[in-house]
Amino acid sequence: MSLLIKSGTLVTAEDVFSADILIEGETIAAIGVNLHVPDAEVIDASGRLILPGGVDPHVHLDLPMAGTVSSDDHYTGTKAAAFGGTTTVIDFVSQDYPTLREAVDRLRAKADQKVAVDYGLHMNITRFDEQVAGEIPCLPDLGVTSLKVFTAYNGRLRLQDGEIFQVLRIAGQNGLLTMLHAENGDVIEILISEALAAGHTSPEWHARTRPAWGAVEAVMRAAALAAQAGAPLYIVHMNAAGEVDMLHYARQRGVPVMGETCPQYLFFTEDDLRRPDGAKWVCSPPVRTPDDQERLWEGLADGILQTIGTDHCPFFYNGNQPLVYEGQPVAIPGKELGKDDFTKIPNGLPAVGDRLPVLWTYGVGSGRLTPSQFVALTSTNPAKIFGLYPRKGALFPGSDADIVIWDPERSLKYGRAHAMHRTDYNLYEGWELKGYPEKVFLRGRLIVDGEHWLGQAGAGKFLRRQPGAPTL
Ligand code: DUC
Ligand code: ZN
Ligand code: ZN
Repeated sequence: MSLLIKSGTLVTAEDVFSADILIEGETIAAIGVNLHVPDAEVIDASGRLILPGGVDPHVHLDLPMAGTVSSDDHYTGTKAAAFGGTTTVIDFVSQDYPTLREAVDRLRAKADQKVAVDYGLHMNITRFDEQVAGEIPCLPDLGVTSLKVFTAYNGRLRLQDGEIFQVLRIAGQNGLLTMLHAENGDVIEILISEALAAGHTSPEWHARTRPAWGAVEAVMRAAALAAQAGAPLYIVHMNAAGEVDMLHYARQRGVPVMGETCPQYLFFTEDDLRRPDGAKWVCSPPVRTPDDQERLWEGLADGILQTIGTDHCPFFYNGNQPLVYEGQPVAIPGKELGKDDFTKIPNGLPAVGDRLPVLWTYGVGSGRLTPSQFVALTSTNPAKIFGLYPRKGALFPGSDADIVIWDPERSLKYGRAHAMHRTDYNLYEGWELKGYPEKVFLRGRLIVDGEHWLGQAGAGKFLRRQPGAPTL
């Protein structure tokens, strides 16, 4: 069966132009002007934009944390992604099993039957020894070509600098990309115990005990380790102005280091943590200041940062109160766990479905980003950096037909009623949006049609990624 999307305006990372798109089966067969294909089903997309499906390089689904679990699993989170125009997500595998292979296999055993969009996996390296060193080169056999390391979470997730250096070197030698969570774990430990001893329990102390300087020096430290290892590095969830400066410094000197930020760091500040419901904004690293936001926007516009992911990791605000999800009541313990102690608030927030609509209005609509920069940052660049391009992130003959028909004129007051995350709040509640996904196709199949969900658990595919992806 062929599908012809006619008279739309295609927006790619390079260009904006009018054309028709022919889809045959799961892929794009042709792009051209006035395509005529007898028997094809035709969709008239005049007045609409055609975007490659979003690629979110940073989500956490079904993640155990702080005595509970994040409230979107591999079905509900990927369904929410699809409603927001994202057709590929990359989740993280925790190093919770004796071998990396077992950890990947266990996650896939859960996720493969649930995912409603395509997905890939990054491997967290939170324990490093000779065995792990020997296993990392085998990760591409499992389709995993990126690793995440941490300079924070002492005694749990953190690696020492020498270990990070070794991970970087092995990864670099095998065409894998190392990703970094940049904070200073030692300082955080001290500040948290002092804050608790002084009786500070409110959410704002989450930010006050995780200072931006820790993130800044960790970015420079890791960039220096990457330079010495001769290996590429990708800084996740950048949130501080100084991190952008450090990235710029390293890139100017030829270090192959790239950066990602997330919508929460562009739109919210520590003031939000001081609201009565501030726990909703608790994520790690924390939201910062207006000056940090400004520098992040500049970094996006001038190419110092390459991607906008989400770090999607939602929890209920009140996990004692069930909500109805697909007809069933659901309640999952959430932010209320930390009502008397900010360190017990599960870290994370809903974002995967918000990313494209919010950034379109407040990034493109405000003139901070061009439509092509928007596509590059949210789809094409993540696909390139993580070895999925041009299958994903592109509108080319041969690419997967992951396509969003975008209505640039649709105005709405956004919020929980639109975002399909399985949680009881949305950070953008009441925000006015202009521009919204109208139809979303996953490999040629219509999975979102306006308000209607046509997707299915298990219809997403695991993406085996290739090593040796470029550094942008
Ligand atoms: N940060 C969060 O806020 N949640 C999940 C993991 C992370 O890095
Ligand atoms: Zn992180
Ligand atoms: Zn994360």
